[in-house]
Amino acid sequence: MKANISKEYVLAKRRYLDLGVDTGAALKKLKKVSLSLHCWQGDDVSGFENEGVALSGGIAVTGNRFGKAKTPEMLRKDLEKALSFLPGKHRVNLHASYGDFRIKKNDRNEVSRENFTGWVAWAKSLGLKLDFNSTFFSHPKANEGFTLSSKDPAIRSFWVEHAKKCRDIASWFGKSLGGSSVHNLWIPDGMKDLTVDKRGYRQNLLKSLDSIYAQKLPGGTIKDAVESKLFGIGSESFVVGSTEFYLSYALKHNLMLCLDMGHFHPTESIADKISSLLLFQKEILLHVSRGVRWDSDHVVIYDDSLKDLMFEVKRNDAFDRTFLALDYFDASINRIGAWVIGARAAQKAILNALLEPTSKLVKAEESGDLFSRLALLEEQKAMPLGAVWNYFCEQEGVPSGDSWINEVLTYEKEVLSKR
Ligand code: RNT
Ligand code: ZN
Repeated sequence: MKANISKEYVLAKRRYLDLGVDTGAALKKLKKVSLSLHCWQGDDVSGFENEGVALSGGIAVTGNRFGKAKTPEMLRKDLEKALSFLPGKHRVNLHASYGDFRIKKNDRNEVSRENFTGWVAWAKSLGLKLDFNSTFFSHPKANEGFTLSSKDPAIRSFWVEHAKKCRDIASWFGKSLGGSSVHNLWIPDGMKDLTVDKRGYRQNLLKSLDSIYAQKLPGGTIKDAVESKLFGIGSESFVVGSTEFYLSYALKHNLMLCLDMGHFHPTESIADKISSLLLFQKEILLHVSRGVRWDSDHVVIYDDSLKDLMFEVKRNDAFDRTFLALDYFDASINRIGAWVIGARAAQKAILNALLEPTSKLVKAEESGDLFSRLALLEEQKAMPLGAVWNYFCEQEGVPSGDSWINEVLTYEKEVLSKR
């Protein structure tokens, strides 16, 4: 431990103690919160099925920084590098399109465990857990803009089959690696312009989901989530999988709702939704992302929306009922650096929330002393969070402060630039 870091920590600890906050207890909790690191930041959501297939489904990547991972081996190497900068123990989130299709070129409706043996062996060797996502985009059968809600029964059953195969893979991840694998379902279905038969599409989605989740899998191996969205590129006027749709479906069928930070109206914060959802849902999935104008997936930074979100999870004492998965992609900057910026920002926001003197604030609120509540919230902003964060990083054996930036640059020079 660097001497100045432990000195600064001792001082910070005292400041937090004055507010009634125990930094040691907060760090113990922080260590237990894991993030699911999204594999798709490592190659701009390309996947390994066919080289050169364009990203579709209303999401877009911009930028062409050199060095992106082109094989599962490269991606795993990059993930290991990114994980080496993160304190604590994390998970890795895969998409179905990231299987090893050199083993067998299965189409989406045939994707199977054999395409993921390499990932499972790798995860086992590092003691990592894997989460999973069906992939309903970047595929010829998704080009008409509809998958599970399509009016063409053949298209629908193709994608139902895909989801079933994916749930089997996720459940196998859970069984092989211990605990449950989170399987998330997001479809791009929607329309660019005024849509008349919204009900018809939603009815089709309902039927497809019923068929997907009727498949019974070994208990405790999989947790299912459904992800809503407001609009996408090319689906500006209508999105089949809206929040009302999935919230209702999730409640009725005991699934998790997945809230993506970038999938709502720009001024609508998902932080406010947490305390309602958790009264009705046992667990929830959050896609930690950042919306900027039309794009819902900018690199996560330590901003107000992230801080507010983590405050709410903390105030609900719900870090053990909330799955946190990163979801963004930026091809214009160093991809490993992007992973690390977002993950460390999320962890800092979690720490910041854990260091909040919540009971003191609630006391002021309950006694009607709303001036003190606001003043205390403001004073929080100048507390020495960084000192506690750096101490945590050192304690966990990962770089503190900005010292990881040069390491990313070295990796870029030595590994990425040679690809
Ligand atoms: C898209 C959704 C979805 C994807 C990933 C790749 O708007 O947020 O979660 O980003 O599945
Ligand atoms: Zn998402």
